[in-house]
Amino acid sequence: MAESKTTDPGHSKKKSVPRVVILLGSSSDLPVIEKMLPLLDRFGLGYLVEVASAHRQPEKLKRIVKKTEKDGAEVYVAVAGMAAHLPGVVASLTGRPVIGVPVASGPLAGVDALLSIVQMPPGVPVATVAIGSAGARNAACLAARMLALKDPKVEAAVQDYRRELARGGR
Ligand code: AIR
Repeated sequence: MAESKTTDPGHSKKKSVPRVVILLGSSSDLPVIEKMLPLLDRFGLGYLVEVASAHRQPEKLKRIVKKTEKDGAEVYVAVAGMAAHLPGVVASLTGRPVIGVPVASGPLAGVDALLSIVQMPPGVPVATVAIGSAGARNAACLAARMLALKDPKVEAAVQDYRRELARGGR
């Protein structure tokens, strides 16, 4: 589990503690994070990707969160569609920051997931980003901005990215 830089759930290429843990409600959500992963690479942030549905695999989800938290994961990104309770459940299991990405996987085009994720009760925050791929990319940017507070290398990478955007990059 304490490994990073994987796009295949459960598969690892590089041994190191992942700073960002990305949890997906289903393998069908994988296309949403496609453009997020190169951004995390650019920011120099190791990550782990796992599929663990809050509804279908609650015990697996709990095991992953507890293990990665113990290993030193710093930010969780939870990606889910429909009745997307995954980010909220992750936020209930860890005190680390949780970013929720709603996915447009059901007939309500992601508004169902957006409202499920954003309306957390007081005391259990989930930083909710836009629906779909744009949200996933912003989850990477937001995680980097959080970690940049205490990591000059990440801060430099964030500023470099911002300069690229200012030059018209996207
Ligand atoms: N989902 C899976 N378990 C709980 C939820 N909310 C979500 C997944 C996916 C959608 O249901 O995040 O976006 C459909 O999943 P599947 O596996 O049927 O394709």
